[in-house]
Amino acid sequence: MKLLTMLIDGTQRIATDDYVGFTFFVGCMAMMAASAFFFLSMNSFDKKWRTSILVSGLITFIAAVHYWYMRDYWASFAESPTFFRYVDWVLTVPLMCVEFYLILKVAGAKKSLMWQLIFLSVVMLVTGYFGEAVHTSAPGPAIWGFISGVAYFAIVYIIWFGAAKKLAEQAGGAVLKAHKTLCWFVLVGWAIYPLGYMAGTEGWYDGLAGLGLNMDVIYNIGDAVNKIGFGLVVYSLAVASTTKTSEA
Ligand SMILES: *C/C=C(C)/C=C/C=C(C)/C=C/C1=C(C)CCCC1(C)C
Repeated sequence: MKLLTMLIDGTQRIATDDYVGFTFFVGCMAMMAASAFFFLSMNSFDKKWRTSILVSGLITFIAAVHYWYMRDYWASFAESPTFFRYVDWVLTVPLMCVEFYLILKVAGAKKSLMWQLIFLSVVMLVTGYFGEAVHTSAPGPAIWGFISGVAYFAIVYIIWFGAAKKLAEQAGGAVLKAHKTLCWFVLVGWAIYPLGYMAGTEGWYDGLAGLGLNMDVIYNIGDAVNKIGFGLVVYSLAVASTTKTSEA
């Protein structure tokens, strides 16, 4: 059988070679499952960690809803759902910045640090949107992508070497360890996105297109790794700081 019929929505099919449709579908399920996991585990932790776990669940839940629409959009038009993609990111990436703030609060992190990270993440995403959806012919995407990249590296700098790093060191222990892992997610995991962007937009990097990479597949892999991975790091931190009392 060449076509796998999906009963969701009654009528849609996903062809066996439709990797994009497949990753939207699996991404949707993974985000839903992760949300249930984070929400249901929330109350087994010390009060001070509950907000962090709640935010982990909100990130995957918001993504699950957007994946539902993106999966549908792809199935209907076989086009990249750029609008839903960026609305999803502009809601979830700032929440990931909130996660940094929440875990560093024990060391006295200030709200201004959180707003700084949120501001940079919004600049990164809005400029990326301009390159992907507004100024779509070369050199538009490369120029907007560059500005987006500057904002991205500013975030990397703050968490790896700036104010956030100092707070993590003051906190020490499990918080420092979690902070370090999240820093790697931002440096390596988030770097997946500019690759997807280059695969899907026009520019000097068009030679990459020969590799047959698909922008949406790359973004979908990036989202699964980063949104669920980020949440699990925070989850592990909460476990590490709570087990003392609940271990049997
Ligand atoms: C859950 C969604 C996440 C973590 C999305 C992250 C997105 C990025 C880090 C996007 C970065 C981009 C650049 C650094 C340059 C090119 C344009 C973007 C927006 C793809």
